[in-house]
Amino acid sequence: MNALRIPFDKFSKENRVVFFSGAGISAESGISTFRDPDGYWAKYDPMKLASPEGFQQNPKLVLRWYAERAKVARKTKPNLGHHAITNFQKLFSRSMVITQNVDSLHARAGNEPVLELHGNIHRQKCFKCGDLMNPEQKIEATLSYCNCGGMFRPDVVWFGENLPRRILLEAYQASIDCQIFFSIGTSTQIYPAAQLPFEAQNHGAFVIEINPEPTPFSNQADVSFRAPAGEVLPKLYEEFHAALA
Ligand code: BV8
Ligand code: ZN
Repeated sequence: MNALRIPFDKFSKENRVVFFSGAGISAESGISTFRDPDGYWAKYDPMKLASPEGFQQNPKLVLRWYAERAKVARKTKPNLGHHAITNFQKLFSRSMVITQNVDSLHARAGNEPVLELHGNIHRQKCFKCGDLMNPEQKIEATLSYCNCGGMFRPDVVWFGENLPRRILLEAYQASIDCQIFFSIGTSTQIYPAAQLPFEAQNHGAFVIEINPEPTPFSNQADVSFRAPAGEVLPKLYEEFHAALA
């Protein structure tokens, strides 16, 4: 743990803090990542499954894939990494989570506010008019239709689709305003989300990366922990708490 390289004396509890996360923070809950050797994309072609074209070509296959992922996500629990962020948020009252994940694990751990850049796998919306499916209605792996006649699809952002504008603007603003930016469990390859750690650092934030593998951001991170989030975040919380509480 090279927490020694964190200048704790430069920080205070009043700092604005962003916890930016990718699929890696959910890995220790048992949810596959995308680009790890056993990840989702190793089995399926993302352009086939996570794109509007893919859905139009084979809606049943895409709905089955998302229903399977939603079932896994419902059965899993937040892990030590998510819970450490809940503790961090008691120390840093001006903090938020910005996630690329669609599994709701941050919210289920009590992290808040949580900005979901890529939507949420537990919601469906109409492919035609955008209306949300009634949340009471159980999401099945079969085709279902909106009153307008459009087909329901997962309420997630697919490749080639724009991110929700308000959420992306809020995420950018929080990233350039914060003093400490944690980049946790993301391969930092998917844009525009991957831009956020760079923007944060360009605007003076101290950026702490946590990832067992190097990423395109690792060389310029202020500190990069080459270890799992569930191991590092609880230890970092103890260090920050001892230094700032
Ligand atoms: C868009 C859907 C405008 C939901 C996903 C600029 C430059 C280059 C390309 C582009 C660009 N702008 C747009 C693009 C195209 C594209 C893109 O970025 N392509 C990539 C391949 C280069 N972006 C888009 O299409 C975006 N839309 O920009 O709209 C537009 C419109 C038209 C044309 C162009 C642009 C939309 C992007 C969102 C796509 N949707 N998912 C779902 O099904 O989940 S992407 C998918 O990747 C997930 O959302 C995922 O969250 C996201 C990012 O991946 P990661 O979260 O980082 O996960 P990954 O597996 O990659 O990495 C996991 C990491 O965890 C690893 O590093 C691993 O080492 C680490 N790890 C493992 N275990 C642990 C751990 N870390 C810590 N602890 C552990 N225990
Ligand atoms: Zn509709």
